[in-house]
Amino acid sequence: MIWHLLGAGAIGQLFATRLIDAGVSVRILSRQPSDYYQLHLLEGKDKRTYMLHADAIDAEEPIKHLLICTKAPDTLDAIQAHQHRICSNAHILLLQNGMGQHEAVQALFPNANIWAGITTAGAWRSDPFTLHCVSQGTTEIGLLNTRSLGLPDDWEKLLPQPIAAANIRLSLWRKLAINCAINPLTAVHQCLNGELVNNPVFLEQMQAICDEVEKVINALDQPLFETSLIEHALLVANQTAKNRSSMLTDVLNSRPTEIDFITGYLCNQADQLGISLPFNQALLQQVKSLTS
Ligand code: KPL
Repeated sequence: MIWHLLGAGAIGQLFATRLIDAGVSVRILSRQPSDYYQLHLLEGKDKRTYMLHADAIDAEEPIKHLLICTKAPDTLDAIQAHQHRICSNAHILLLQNGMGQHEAVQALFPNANIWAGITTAGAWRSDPFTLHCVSQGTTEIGLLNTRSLGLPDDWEKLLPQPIAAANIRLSLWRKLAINCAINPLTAVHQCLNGELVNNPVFLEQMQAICDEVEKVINALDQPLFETSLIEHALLVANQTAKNRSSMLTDVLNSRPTEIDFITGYLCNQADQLGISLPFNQALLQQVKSLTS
């Protein structure tokens, strides 16, 4: 079996190495003409080297298993170049931040098996060929439109083994809610996650976001946590106090952010439910203006 990979950034490369360790073939779908490269993975005291093979640009072999680790806004563009090769009943696993892109991929491939995944694994690259894994984290995966438990083909062999999520939509919402509470504020205030907890003004704004997110969650009748969202968001902000959020990192690097797939998704859901979210709507526009 071959897993094709779209999005060979830090997380994409990390899962490529996990699949290779499990004896699975991985082919990278890249825009570069190179057909393989060496990747060094540094994890704890280990240093391992992997050969990552890329498909030729004109490859025609059908794609039956596709892992997508691009940033959410890049998903459809990235797929487009390879769309003709993707089997209608392919297994497509989206391991990304945000929500909304899964439905867009399902609409392109109505008969495909769409899997969604979220991970807390931490990895970064000191150069394109050197990957540092700082935490194995946990990875949850589930089929998007059914409640059947299971993992995509071969993923049960991965170490650490991903968790088969009974309700991956709930897990996606939990992650989205936390990202709504932390990411846009860190981008607007250009601050580390921990500063949101220590600055009373930022904290009040975080509370306002969480109150609005909870309005949507209540209307969807989908409780996320047993306690309030703000408690969980503060916990994550504290645990990642020294981190620069992914959204702030994108802003500082003048890259498009995932705001449309985080706060934007939340605001769309609210619109459909007839709920107004003035605070989140304003933040959505503010973050968009940072990178426009
Ligand atoms: O997931 C994150 C992100 O930066 O995207 C958080 C939880 C905010 C940690 O930085």
